[in-house]
Amino acid sequence: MLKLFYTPGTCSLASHIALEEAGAAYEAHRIDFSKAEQTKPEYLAINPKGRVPALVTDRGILTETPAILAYIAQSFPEARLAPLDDPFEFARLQSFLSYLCSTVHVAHAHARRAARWADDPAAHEAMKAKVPQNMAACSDLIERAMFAGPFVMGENYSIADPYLFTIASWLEADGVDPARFPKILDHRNRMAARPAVAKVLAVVQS
Ligand SMILES: N[C@@H](CCC(=O)N[C@@H](CS)C(=O)NCC(=O)O)C(=O)O
Repeated sequence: MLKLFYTPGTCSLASHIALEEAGAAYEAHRIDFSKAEQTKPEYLAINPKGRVPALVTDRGILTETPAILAYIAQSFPEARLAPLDDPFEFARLQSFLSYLCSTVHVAHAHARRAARWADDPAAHEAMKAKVPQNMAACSDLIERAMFAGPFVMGENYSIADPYLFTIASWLEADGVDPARFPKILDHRNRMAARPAVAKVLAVVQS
């Protein structure tokens, strides 16, 4: 059975929702950041990066949200979570996932994880101060140029939707008023009403 390692409030939510939407049989294992469990040898044996998510499969362990999401979509084709038979559309989907992973998530991480990039406490404060501006700029680009509607990629729900939902749920904490981005906010509200999302949130928030 698949095993997802997750932590509440993190990017692992996207993979968690995708597993639920896929109808996958999986177990969810919580990693408690308040106890620094992600740094303990037991977890580093699963993911040497010391991060969530990690997905244990019968063929090995996967990390990195875009890879996990694509694996879920390809493993459960009947759930239609990606345009698997269209190379161009699949690449467009990957492009969106990559943007969230490599740019938006990294912009967000500068608030709480600034020590990754500098040792100087003044530099940490400077990076933190920049987060609202960078997250708003990323959201603006998604709102104007990337979000097709009604779902991220257009008419069809895909693995891009739980990923955007996850990152959009951080906006307030990142000092951005989501009301500035009506399409993203409307998407967030519609996502929250999906049974799979509500089920995962109930587990994660318990
Ligand atoms: N590129 C990775 C990022 C994973 C990541 O940074 N996860 C954060 C939570 S959102 C984490 O585990 N942080 C723990 C730490 O930095 O100690 C992905 O997309 O899966």
